Amino acid sequence: MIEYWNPQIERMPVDELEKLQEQKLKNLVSYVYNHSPFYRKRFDAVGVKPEDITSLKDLTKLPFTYKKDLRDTYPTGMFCVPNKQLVRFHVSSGTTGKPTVVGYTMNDIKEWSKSLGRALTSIGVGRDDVLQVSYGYGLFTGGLGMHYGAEEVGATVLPISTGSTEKQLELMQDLGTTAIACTPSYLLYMSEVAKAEGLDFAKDTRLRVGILGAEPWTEEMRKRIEDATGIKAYDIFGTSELSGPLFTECRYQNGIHIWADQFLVEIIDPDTGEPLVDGERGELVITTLAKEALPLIRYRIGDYTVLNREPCKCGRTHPRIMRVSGRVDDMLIVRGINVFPGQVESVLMKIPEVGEHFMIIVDRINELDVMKVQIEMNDEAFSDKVNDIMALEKRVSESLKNVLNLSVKVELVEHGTLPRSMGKSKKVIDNRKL
Ligand code: DLL
Repeated sequence: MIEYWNPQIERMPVDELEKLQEQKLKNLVSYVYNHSPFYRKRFDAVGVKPEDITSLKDLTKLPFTYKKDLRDTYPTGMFCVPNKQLVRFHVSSGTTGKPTVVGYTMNDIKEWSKSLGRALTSIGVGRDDVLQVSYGYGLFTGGLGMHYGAEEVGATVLPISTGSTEKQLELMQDLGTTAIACTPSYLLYMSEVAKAEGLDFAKDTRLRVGILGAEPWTEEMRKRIEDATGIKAYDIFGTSELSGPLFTECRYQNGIHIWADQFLVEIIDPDTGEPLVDGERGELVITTLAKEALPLIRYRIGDYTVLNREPCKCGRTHPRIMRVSGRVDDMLIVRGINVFPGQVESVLMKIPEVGEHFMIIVDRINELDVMKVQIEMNDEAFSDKVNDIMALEKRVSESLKNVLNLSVKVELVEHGTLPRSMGKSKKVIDNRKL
């Protein structure tokens, strides 16, 4: 098994990496200024010229870009190449307004695959593996992104996409799947179906690795998944605007390596836009250093995370972002208290009797915010005795109150009643916004 996909780049001394970034940043700024009327206008508005950017320190002179910019210039107004140089579009639907369109040159696809090639190698996935790609294929970047990444390292791809869960399980056994890429919610659902069919992942399949992401999940959920399936569950991060799935943790499962020769990371205070020091939680901002069709300058990703530049045990010198704990706009404010769905998940998954599925429901009743959490009981712990149920509800509610500092009504619902998801799951219903 090989250790690094590109050892020279992945272990490059930090000062050399920074020199490389500096050179790429300077090239990028003049490239976008000369190829995209959008960026030229943006830079002119704040009086920045490409020659003003001479070192990495000058990055903060550049204006931010936002998802809204992509929508406002729909479909291709921010692109830096003519359409004939494009080889692919991906489209992210979004919940409101126009979708965002991302275009790729052939080189963009190659850089994307390279990034995933390094990531897959870092978790020990390569030529000996059968990778079942159970992210959606099509306009979503998960399926095709993983597909090209897996081919890059010579794995055998099973391009099954989402859905047909029984068939997923059948082919997993028949074709000897060793690694699966899907959302953590989908793997949970698959393991539930497997259990109902009497299938034991550890005994009846060769599955050993999960490449799970596209939605927030917690360390506690990782533990549940690893215990239930016997696999190693790795976190994978990316967004369609940056290309799609791009970065994973390495074997040490302690932060996601962001390839510094391709991307420049900052963490900022989402309210003031000021950069934060390493180790502080804030909003992730990324500048793409190697994209041609749709380069992004200081793009506000909208996710909360922490930057870690400490050397990693794996020998890779590229910085890590720690587990993405949710989106800036996913934060619920309930009676003035900030609540992240991930905090609720962490609390629930520490209580053995609570199953993996839950739903947060927020209402406004008589001008007062009321938060309710619906949970299912774990199969093993299942009880239909009213006393047991009430005691569990009380215990969960107390645990939530300890962490959130908020009274939460807990309601135990019947097994199988909460929605299961094959893609990104929805864990919050905020009736106040309806
Ligand atoms: O979800 C790309 C992707 C596909 C990533 C497959 C990983 C695996 P979008 O649909 O544009 O792209 O959604 C991007 O999803 O800004 C985060 O809010 C969230 N997200 C993605 N991965 C993670 C993760 C793809 N590992 C948005 N942890 C991002 C937490 C994640 N949130």
